[in-house]
Formats: sequence, structure tokens, C-alpha cells
Amino acid sequence: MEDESEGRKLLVLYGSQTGAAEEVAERIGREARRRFIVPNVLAMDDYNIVNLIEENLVIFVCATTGDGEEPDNMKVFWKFLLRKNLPSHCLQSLTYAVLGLGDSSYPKFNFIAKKLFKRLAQLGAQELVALGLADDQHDLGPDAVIDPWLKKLWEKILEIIPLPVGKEIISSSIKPLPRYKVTILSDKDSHNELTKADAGCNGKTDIPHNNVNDEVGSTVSKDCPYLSTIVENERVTTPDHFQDVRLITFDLTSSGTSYSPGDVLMIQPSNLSDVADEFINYLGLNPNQKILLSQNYPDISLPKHLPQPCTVKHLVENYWDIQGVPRRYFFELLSHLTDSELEEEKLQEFNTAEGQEELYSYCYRPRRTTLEVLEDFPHASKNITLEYLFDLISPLKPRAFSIASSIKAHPNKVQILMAVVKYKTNLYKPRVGVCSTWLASLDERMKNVRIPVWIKKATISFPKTLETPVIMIGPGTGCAPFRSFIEERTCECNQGGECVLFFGSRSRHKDYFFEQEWLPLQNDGRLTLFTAFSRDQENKIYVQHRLKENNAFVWDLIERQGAWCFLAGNSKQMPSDVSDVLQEIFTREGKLTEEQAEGYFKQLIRTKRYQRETWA
Ligand code: 2AM
Repeated sequence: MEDESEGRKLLVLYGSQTGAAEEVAERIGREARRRFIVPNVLAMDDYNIVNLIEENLVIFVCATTGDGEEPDNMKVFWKFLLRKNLPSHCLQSLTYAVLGLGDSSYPKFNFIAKKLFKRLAQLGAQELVALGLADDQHDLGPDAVIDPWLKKLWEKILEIIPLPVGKEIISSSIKPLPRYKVTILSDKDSHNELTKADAGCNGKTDIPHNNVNDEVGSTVSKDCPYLSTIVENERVTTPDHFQDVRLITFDLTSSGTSYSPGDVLMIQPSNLSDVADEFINYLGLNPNQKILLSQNYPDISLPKHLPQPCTVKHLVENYWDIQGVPRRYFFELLSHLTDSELEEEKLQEFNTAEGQEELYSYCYRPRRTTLEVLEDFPHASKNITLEYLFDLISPLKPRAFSIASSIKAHPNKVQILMAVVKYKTNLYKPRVGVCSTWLASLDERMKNVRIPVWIKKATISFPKTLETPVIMIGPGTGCAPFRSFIEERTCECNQGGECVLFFGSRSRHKDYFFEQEWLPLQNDGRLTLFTAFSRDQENKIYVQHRLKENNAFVWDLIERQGAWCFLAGNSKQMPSDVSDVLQEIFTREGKLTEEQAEGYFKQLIRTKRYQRETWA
């Protein structure tokens, strides 16, 4: 019998750091199925790039992270694609489309998507549609770009792969099959399955990951995290300060892992147990029920980081992002599950072009959580089965924190400096950050709580030679990687190159982190410290004002002594304000024209003598 799917296949490759690009890629996969096209949705690094020369049609969805970098799960693919020795027309038979996901508050907006689009063309591939550049900063969110881009994409794809004769696009109002099959285990089944699962789990069954690492010598990674405990959890702002900032120390003993200044600690968070219980109670789930997952679609593999089997409580507490803001697909799917006409109408409206503004003011602007939305749709909620929860709610994503310690100063330990995220929207209840609230709730007495962690290699790299002077600009928690570097350098030697730190916070008395460590170093002449306390006087004083006041010193360090400069902290306004001031210094002190100063600045970036690590 002829294979009906012959020629009706679509490869969708994504590079995703936070999961947003993966979600869009999966959406393309779902939309392909509704057009009788069999999708293959993969992270770029899960695809054998050598096969790319034989592909005819590939859709790429890729994010840009940090300072214009590619996401972790496309690094191998990306390196290969950039090889200089690839023949210039090797991708002649490929037609491609690229959708970039970015944030225009970062200087290198959608840098990787732009580069990928160009590189594919350079290698002879043909574009199917223009490059799509979605922006998190858009008033209506990234969908404002994604939706019309996808519309165009499907028009073009249907020209290449028309619908089968006599078929129409399957309406999005038809309920799709859930992504996984869920089998509820009886006590006897679950005993057998648990015994099997024990083997791959280092003897633990009540922990969030299948492959965990607490054995010496094995490599700690995303797929094999180390289960750490908290050694200390100290609030480093005064109780009357608006923000709760913590210096958290994690244990790394027997992890066999190490780190350097500039590295990042990755943490896989959980939901607070009470929040998980609230969700379970609302949906009337049985927390102790044990379940086993199996595939419903050949192209959708089972979640890697979920022990099988596991209890419903485990799933809700450790796997689903129940406090996250629902994706748009959530509303579409919910509309299939409700038996109330009123709810269905409302939910469907959210999926129309006209309903976008309303959806934004109902859900995205106030940052309404999944549970809060479910509470507004009780008829849909009572019909939700465990199976559909996997389609409705995304998995909790790992979070990245700049490491704030040196392992030389803190053997077997790693520290982060973390602001507990809490803010108001127009909703009565304040919004809280899932990971920071959870971590803040843990302390050194809670040894039974194991936190999956792993180290991600440096995004900023400090000079290897001790003599090279370093200028660090780190307001707020942006000082974290610099505290790590200062500790490391002062541990290593007494007479390294000049170490200059520009630190800024609101008040000397309320949020001056590491004052007790830095002042003695300053007195010893091992650290040159400039502080800017924005709210200790009437006029705001920021780090860039201190840079300006010390322009001759800064210029001398950079130009004559070959200093490297680093900036870390909030990605909003601060990085571009600092760039402006640095260029002003180059103009004034270096007697450069504005154009030359800009060129000088770009050259510093190119040669890695100006590096940034910023976060939203
Ligand atoms: P503010 O909150 O008083 O405005 C750490 O957050 C410090 O960075 C605070 O003192 C904060 O000041 C300051 N800050 C805010 N915006 C800034 C900017 N554009 N450039 C430099 N520092 C800034």
C-alpha cells in the first residue's frame, strides 16, 4: 500500500533556551497535522546536520539569548553551519524559513535568527518567506509578529504541499489527541514499575529527575543534574528594604563539578508544596495516584526529566509550570474541554484576531497564572483530564543565575545572589517569581529538599592573566559575577592587575551587598571601589555618573593599560546608558570623534575586551 504521508513531511528545527521557541515549533507541528502533513519537530542539536543537504523544506525557529548568543540546544548545529569550508552551494535543494524570537531591550535583537537566515542563503538555500522577528517587548507580545508570519508561511507551504484532493484543513475547533497517553497504575503495577525505575535513578525515587547525579566522578549536566542542598540562605537587604535579596549557598560536595568566575548556576525549580496542593484540590486530582506515560505521536517524545512512574503530587509540584502565565494554545485547548457555551465562546474569542487585545488585558498584562485562569473557567476545569494537562501546561524551565562565589574561597560550595521576584499588576494578589520564591522558602534545615543544579560554562570570560586590569560595572545583583572574580583574584594573589568595581544600589544602609568584604579589600589597595547609591540623596546617582567623574582614570586603564571591561545587571536602560557614557569618555579623553569613539567601542566588543551579561 502506498504511504499516504509520502512527500507530506515537514521538518521543524528549533533552538530554544527558555522553551518559547520550542513551543512555537510545536505549534507549527500541530498546524502541520491539521493540514495532513507529518511534522518532525526537533531541537537543532538533536538533528543530524549532515542530512541537511538532502532536505527540501525546513522551518527554523530560533531564539537569541544573552548578548547575542545561540541557545544551548543549537550550539553544535550552529558551529557546523558556520564552518568556513562548507561548499558555497551545498544547500541548493533546500527551501527554508526562519522565525526569530527575541527581545528588543537587548542590544543584539534576534541576532542569531538574522545570522542563520543569512548563512542559509549564503549556502545556496532558497527562502520561502521573509525572516520573522518576534519581539517580547511588543505591546501585544511576540504573537503580534508570529501570527501573521505563520499565516504567510502556511500559504507558501500549501503551494508546495497542497492539501490532499478532497480534503480541507482540519478545523482548530476539533479536539486534538493529547500528546501523551496516561496509564493510572494500580498499587501492584506501580510497585513493579518503581522497582524498575530505581535502577536508573541512583537509588532515589522521590526526586524530580530520572538521571540524577550524586556520585563522584560522573559529569553533572542538564540531563544529569546534581541534587544539591542549601547550606545557607541569607537575606542581604535590610528588613525594611523594598526588595528581599538573598545570598544562597549550595553544597557541591561529591558533585565532582567545579566552576570559574563568569559561569552560571542552572537550577531546576519546583512549585511550593502549598501551591501544588491548591491546584490539585481545585482540579479534584488524587495526589497519591501513580501514573505512567506513553507516546501518542511518534514525533513527540516522552519528557526526559520525569521519573516514570510518578505520583500526581510529584507532577504538579515538580513538573508543570502551574504558576506561569498560560500560552495561547491553552485557551484554544480549553475551549474544546468546556461544556459551557458561554465559556466556549469566550475562549474561542481569545483565539481570533479581534480577541487579542482582550486576551492581553485579561491575561498577559496582569500576568494571570494558569490556576487563576482555570478558576475563571470552572466548566472547562472540571472536564480536564490528566492527559490534557500535559498539553495545557508547559514544563517548569530551569533558571540561570550568575555565580557569585569563587570555589577557591568556598570549597565544595557555590553561591548566588538572587532577588526574590515580587511585583504588582492590576490584580489584587502580587505576582511572584516561581523559582526565587521557592528558593527563598528553603533553608539549611531542610536537608530533605534536594535542588537539581548544574553549571553552565561562562557567558563572560575574564582575562587569564592576573596582571590584566579589569573594570567591572555591576549595579544591583549585577555585581554577582564580579564578586566571584574579586574573590578568585584576591585568593590567588595579592598583586594582580588593577581590579576596579563600579557598584550601584539604592541605599548604602539597605542594599549595599558585600560591603563588609569589599571595604577591607579597598583599604588594602586590592580593589578600587566606586559606589553609586541612587536614593541616598535627592538626585539619582548611578554607576555611569561615577564612570564619568573618573573618566581620565577609566580611559587610562582601557587605552594605556589594556584593561578589560565587564557589565552585568538589568537589561532595560542601564546597559545602553553605560555604553553612551563610555563612548563619551572615549571622545573626551581620547580626543576621538563620535564616529571614532563608536568604532573604538565596537572594537572592544569584538576583541572581547567589553563583555556584557544582562537579564530582564
Ligand atoms: P533606582 O532604582 O533608584 O532608579 C540597582 O538596581 C541600582 O541600579 C539601583 O540603584 C537603581 O536605581 C539603579 N538603576 C536604575 N536604572 C538605572 C540605569 N538606567 N542605569 C544605571 N543604574 C540604574
